[in-house]
Amino acid sequence: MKAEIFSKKISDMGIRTVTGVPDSTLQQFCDYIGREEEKVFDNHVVAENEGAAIGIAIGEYLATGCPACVYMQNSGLGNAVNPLTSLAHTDVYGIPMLLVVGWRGEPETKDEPQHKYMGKITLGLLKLLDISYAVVASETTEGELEAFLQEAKAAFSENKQYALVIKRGAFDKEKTAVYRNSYSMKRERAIEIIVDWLQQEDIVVSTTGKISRELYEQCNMIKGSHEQAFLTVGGMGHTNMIACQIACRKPKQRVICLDGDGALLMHMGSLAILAQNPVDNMIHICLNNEAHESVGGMPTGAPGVSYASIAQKCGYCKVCRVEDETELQKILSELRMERQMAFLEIGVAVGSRDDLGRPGETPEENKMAFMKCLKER
Ligand SMILES: Cc1ncc(C[n+]2csc(CCOP(=O)(O)OP(=O)(O)O)c2C)c(N)n1
Repeated sequence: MKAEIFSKKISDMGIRTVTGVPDSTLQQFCDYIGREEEKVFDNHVVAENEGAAIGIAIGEYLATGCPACVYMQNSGLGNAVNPLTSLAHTDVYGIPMLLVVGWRGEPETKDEPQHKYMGKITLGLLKLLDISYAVVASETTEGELEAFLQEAKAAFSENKQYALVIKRGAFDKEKTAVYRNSYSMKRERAIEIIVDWLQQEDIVVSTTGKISRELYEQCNMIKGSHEQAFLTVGGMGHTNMIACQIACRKPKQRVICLDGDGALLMHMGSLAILAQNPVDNMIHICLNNEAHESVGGMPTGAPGVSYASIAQKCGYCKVCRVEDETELQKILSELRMERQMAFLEIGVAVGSRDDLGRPGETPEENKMAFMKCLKER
């Protein structure tokens, strides 16, 4: 199905606002609405997390009487469950909306371990949430989509939500959009410099997506192993809290947290908690490409935000920001001497290598190797 047709059919239902967090399964749809949002919808907001997107949909309905469309990867259902059950469900306010959910980890398909369980329970979870749904695949016809949207309308008339669960490959492959920002240093180069600078006893905890994949490869290439790295393969936005607690329990080790701007934005409250409960052996690094690069490069909803300024205002002891290799190398050697919690924002370009690998071990194996490495220190 063409993303254009899909979007227009949704807009033809009277939906004027679309909001969500991008996903690679939905890339053609996200690219299309990013490009044509004014033509098809009145309002498009890339939300910081999926729960926030449900909030926008609730506000839209209260203000206009029209349901909104909320798009997300199925992992985002986790963030959406609270406002769906405690506000939008008919036991509370009964707020109709259309969910467009990218189905990662669909049973019997090959996908990453972090998607396996959520993939298995996605349809059951929707049932449990009392949300009727239809599955959209590459073979779904326009007529079938129209029939699904009729079902959605029927659900809306009862003040209920309705979900379209989108299988991988459901949207026709079109030329994907090319996203850019004003930075030139590649994210992978910044990670290479950081890994090169790491000492043997340092710990590094990295965020969801390609940052972890690049870290894994660079550690293997430069250090010969990745045992000092914990890859937060799922749980987007929670890496800094994991890093902080490891730093708290391992006060003699320096812990480097590699965050992404999308992930940091997703649960930005962490910045305040971290700053107000500082651990002096942690360096919190935000690789800011102003985008959700790992799922297609779409800009975040707040590309102009200065995370360094926010960290400073929250109370981080030392805050710095760099955009090029020389500055990065200089600041890293300064930070080696620091004994207070630091925040470093690095402006990096959007993009990654096509042949970027994935961890060869299971998450369980990596957990065991990481814990063994921590224990020995
Ligand atoms: C709760 C949740 N929502 C959405 C996703 C899909 N997802 C994986 S990585 C990613 C983008 C991460 O962006 P950022 O932290 O800026 O890192 P970048 O990929 O740009 O380096 C998204 C949206 C997810 N894994 N979990």
